[in-house]
Amino acid sequence: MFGVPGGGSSLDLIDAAADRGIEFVLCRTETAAAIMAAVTGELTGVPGIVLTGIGPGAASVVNGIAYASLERAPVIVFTDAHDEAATAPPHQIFDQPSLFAPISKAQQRLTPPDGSTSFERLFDLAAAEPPGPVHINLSAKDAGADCAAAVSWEALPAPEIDPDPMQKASELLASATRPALIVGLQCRIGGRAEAANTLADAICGPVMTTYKAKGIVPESGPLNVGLYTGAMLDNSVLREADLIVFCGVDPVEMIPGKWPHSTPTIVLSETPRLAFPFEPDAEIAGPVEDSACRLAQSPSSSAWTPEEINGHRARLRDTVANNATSQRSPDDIVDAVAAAAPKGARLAVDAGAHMFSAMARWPANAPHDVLKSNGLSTMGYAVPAALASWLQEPASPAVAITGDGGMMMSLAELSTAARLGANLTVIVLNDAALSLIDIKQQRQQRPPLGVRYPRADFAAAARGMGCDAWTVGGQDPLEFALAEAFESEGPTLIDVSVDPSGYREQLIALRG
Ligand SMILES: Cc1ncc(C[n+]2csc(CCOP(=O)(O)OP(=O)(O)O)c2C)c(N)n1
Ligand SMILES: [Mg+2]
Repeated sequence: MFGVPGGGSSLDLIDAAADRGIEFVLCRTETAAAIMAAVTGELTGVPGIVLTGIGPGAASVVNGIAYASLERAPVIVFTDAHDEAATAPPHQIFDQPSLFAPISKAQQRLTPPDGSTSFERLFDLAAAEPPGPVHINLSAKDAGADCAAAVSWEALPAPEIDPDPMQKASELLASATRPALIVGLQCRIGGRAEAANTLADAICGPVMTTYKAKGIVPESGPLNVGLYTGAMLDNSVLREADLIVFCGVDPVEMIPGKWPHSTPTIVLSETPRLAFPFEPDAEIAGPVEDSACRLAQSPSSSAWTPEEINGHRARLRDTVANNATSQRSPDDIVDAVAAAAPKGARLAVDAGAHMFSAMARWPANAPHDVLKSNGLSTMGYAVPAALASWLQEPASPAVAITGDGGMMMSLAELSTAARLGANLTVIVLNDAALSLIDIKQQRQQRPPLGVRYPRADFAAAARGMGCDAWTVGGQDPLEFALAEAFESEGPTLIDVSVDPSGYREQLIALRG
């Protein structure tokens, strides 16, 4: 349970949680608390809980709930609410349900006497496919009132796989000679990851994973050729395919654009009729673990050679290489961090130009090896996500790679990391600019307005909040700071100068 309490029901909830042995993690901003709850939900499949106060607390959590909505993360957000009878004066009061309506799967004001039963139902709903946030308004008066014990609620059984589209999908696979597979976020949990790998082996063609599915099909294995975001570069692989199979992909993972292929497609998805930019030739809705295993048993013959698949992998990697001209490139930094990081470290990556190098170069061989905001692509994500990862799995050191802009949005959580004694290493790729926006502005031949600012001293800020920290200039060696940071078991930060001059070409190579 994460949050910043208000003076109302959140205090009752914190006490009730303490009675049950549920830890309340005090955060410094509501949005970071929601990201931490959401990442906890993504890692465990069990909804994370976030608490906020009324009015400003509720308004401040919105970006984190938007994250949970667009990244399909199970979360319960409790907002303090006024007593329904007391609407005047309207101090701190606005229509909170309307604020959360577009980004919530369900909403309810919990009231006695059946609040416990409603809560059980809402809790299951947050975790049901597609997972997402549920908003609960709760007044202090209702939180403190007596409530009947929950009447147990039976979850609906999983839907059966429809035999007709499965037959169609098997025929499509049987007649394909160059099938390609894309694995998405639904495959991160339970046996779905294993099923996706079984299907990959059966298809025996190039496999790409979405950002959130990075590592599900091992990148050190023979089939994974790289990442799929729907960019021009990824489509160059699909252009050579005669069948494209989407396994557990949510279309929120694809960058918007016209679908450039006329190749037949199969969609395996937990839920039907997701908003893909094409009409699938066969859609199998239902448990992906079953559908992927069943499709894997269909006869198939792949004409892809290992050389072709290896060739795609090398081409994708080389094409997105960042060739910065003067100082240290983001590729150099990511490679150095990956080489120095302890075994079993988990990476969280922020949004910005630095993410291209981080996502392309950090090796991942298991689900959740890398955490990334993709559906929302929010800045200020990497630090709270890494912190949530460490809280969930303290034996895995957490690493956050962020730009300076994203660091500014999550700086306050360094004090949470220090208070918790988190084994967290934050690497700030500092170019004193919102580079992703800067390069887009340059491409539109606009003057550099509103995207650059004086360099901040993040090491000093981190020290001020109780972290050990180092500053590494563009010509200084990075290895010493990395060795010391990773040796420490507490929170550390390295503010490293990065040369942004290669970002523009890198983005053009990726997206055109
Ligand atoms: C909360 C939020 N605000 C704004 C954006 C739009 N945006 C995407 S990347 C970016 C710049 C990021 O700058 P920085 O963190 O320094 O990373 P860099 O691009 O310089 O590597 C902005 C403003 C966003 N994705 N999320
Ligand atoms: Mg920057």
